[in-house]
This record gives sequence, structure tokens and C-alpha cells, in this order.
Amino acid sequence: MPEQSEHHHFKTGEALPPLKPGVLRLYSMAFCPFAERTRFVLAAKGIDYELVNVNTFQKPEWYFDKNPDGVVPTLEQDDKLIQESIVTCEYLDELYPDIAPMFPSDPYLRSRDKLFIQRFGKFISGFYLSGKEKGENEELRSAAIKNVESVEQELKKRGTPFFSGSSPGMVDFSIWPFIYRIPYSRSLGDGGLDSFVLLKQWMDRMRQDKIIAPRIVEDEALLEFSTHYRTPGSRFDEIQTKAIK
Ligand SMILES: N[C@@H](CCC(=O)N[C@@H](CS)C(=O)NCC(=O)O)C(=O)O
Repeated sequence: MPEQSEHHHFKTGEALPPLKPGVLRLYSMAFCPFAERTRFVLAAKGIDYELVNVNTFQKPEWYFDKNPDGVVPTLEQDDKLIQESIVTCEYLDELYPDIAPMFPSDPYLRSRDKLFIQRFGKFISGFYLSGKEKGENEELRSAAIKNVESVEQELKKRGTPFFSGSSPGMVDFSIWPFIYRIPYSRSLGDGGLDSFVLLKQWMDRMRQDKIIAPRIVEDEALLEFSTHYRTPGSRFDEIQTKAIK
């Protein structure tokens, strides 16, 4: 369990914790797959930062000054604000290009990675079928299956243990939060990932990666969180997880 102060999610009515000069701050939410992307890049590059969790159901009033869409993640440092998970990751990568580079140096290969991430993003909603939609929303379900199929094909084409080669890079870190939630969310239906052999091997490697392993939120915690999310009973602070920041 992270330190209580860091796990706490600021909500409506709570004051903004004062910004410390020069300190990089990440506005996050413990169970958010988008914010995980930024946290992975911060961890991979060994960047020191302050974590401020936001209750994304009862948002603090000041959060809209940090992010006009009111979504996490957002990075803040002095007068700089950076929003959108992929943009935050690219910002960090450009700020610290020599430590754990997230993209290949070749411009064509970089563009290939960026396109893949962008296309993956179009189908993310398919992974978020709520309980009542499951089995009913065939359109979203088939979009999600198509997305997973394209991941499998891309792995086959690349022929490397990770999308980025011998260790995880931006493609791996940006799709992982959504892929590892598939089995618990059962968004692909019964048997979910069974037919995706390469994907399952990649998932096994990811689970053992030093950045990913300590940051995996347990299925039970995800299930409990999603059961109450977007209801007055939303449980941001109460749910236990061993995942570190
Ligand atoms: N496109 C955004 C999406 C971020 C997002 O949807 N975050 C969720 C939490 S997982 C959120 O803050 N939701 C609050 C809301 O939709 O009001 C990104 O990539 O950063």
C-alpha cells in the first residue's frame, strides 16, 4: 500500500496542496490506466516526482485549472502544465532523452510506433464495457477484438520480445494498462485472450518487467473499484492495492 498521503484522492471542497518550487508533480488516480502510462515513464527514467491523486468522480474545483477536460493525468512544474497521457510521456522522453529512451532513434520507426499507439487509442472504449453492456454492445466488443488482433499481428511482424525490442518502450507502456485489464473486465467475453498466443507471451514478459511488476493493480481491486466507480459510493481511498506509485 502506498503511503496514505500519496494514496489519498483529493475531492470537491478540498484545498489544492501547495506547489513546491521546481518539484515535478503528477496528478493521477490510483486505478487509472491512462495515468499508469505516465507513471511507467517516470519510473523507467528514474524521475523524482510528487504524486497528487484526484477523485475523478467528485473533482476538486481547482483541478479544471490544471486540466480543462478534468481528466488525469496532468504534469505540473512551476508554470508548466502538460496534459494528455501520451503527450506527458513524450514530454518526459524529450526532457530526459538519454535515460531509457521510449522511441527508436530512427524517424521512420518512431513514426511507426506513434501511429500504432494512436490507432490503439481509437478502440480503447471497447475495453470499458460496463456490466450491463457486456454481451449487449456487440459493436464495441468487436472493435476491442479487432484492436487486440492488431496487437497480435504487430508483435508477429516485429518478432521482438517487446514492441520496442529487448526491453519495453513507449508502445509497450502505453498499451499495457489496457491489455492487462482485459481478463478482469471480461470485455472480450469468455476465453478472452486464449487465441492470442504471442500477446499472452508478451504479457508474461511484461508482468516480470522491473517497472511493470510492482505497479500491477490486482484484479480484485480493479473489480471493486469499477463496481462503485461513477456512483456516490465511489471508492478511491478505501480500496487496498500493493501497487506502488
Ligand atoms: N485522453 C485522456 C484520457 C484520460 C482519462 O479519461 N482519464 C480518466 C480516468 S482513467 C478521467 O480522468 N476521467 C474523468 C472524467 O472523465 O471525468 C488521456 O489520455 O490522458
